[in-house]
Amino acid sequence: MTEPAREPLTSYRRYPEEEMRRRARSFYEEMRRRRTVRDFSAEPVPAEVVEDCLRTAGTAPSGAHRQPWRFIVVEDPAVRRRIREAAEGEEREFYGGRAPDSWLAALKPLGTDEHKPFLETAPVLIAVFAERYGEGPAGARRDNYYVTESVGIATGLLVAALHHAGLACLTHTPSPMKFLNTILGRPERERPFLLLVVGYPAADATVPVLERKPLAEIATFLP
Ligand code: IYR
Repeated sequence: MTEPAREPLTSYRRYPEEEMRRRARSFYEEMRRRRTVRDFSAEPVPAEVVEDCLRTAGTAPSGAHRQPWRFIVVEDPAVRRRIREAAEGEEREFYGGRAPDSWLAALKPLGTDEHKPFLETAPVLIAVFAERYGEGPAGARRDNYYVTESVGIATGLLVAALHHAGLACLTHTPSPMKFLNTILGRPERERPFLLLVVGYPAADATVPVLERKPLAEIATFLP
């Protein structure tokens, strides 16, 4: 049996400690300015910017390097309208009784409701799908591994890349979102993971006043 091919690690860069500190701090300062936006401008966004952000998402680590993410970029207003209608249908049921009161109470501070105009206003929707299994030789089923974790990491990188590039986004999860398979013609083996709404914030966009948990609440350093 031949050994799998390996190569020297040449892409890694080690920085002097002072520079590491600077970089860690400046990336945090950049990322802490990110806010989830729900009020979008209709202004189109440069296609190459979205493409490069998707390339960044595609650098995520994945189980057995199966790269089980699929990103469907939707700009067509007619398709976005169909997505909005289907999403609002689900949300009407969610807000109208399907969601337990405790969940609705948790959403109160965000001010969300069943109306999702941003699905038509924002210039770009990125439907993220998780490929549950791939196609092996002769159309045989080939398992993927840690699919949810992998696609979650890729989506996180995408959110960071969009913010870094100067675009705003909203992670939207109409539930259930099976309708995305139908509207976007995706096969059964792809599970809709999340709908990312992408664009520039509206000039008068507002966001809820939120606090982020301090480090001591999100991390524990064992002695
Ligand atoms: N999908 C619904 C409800 C919703 C749920 C959570 I958790 C949120 O953080 C925000 C909204 C909606 O989009 O309105």
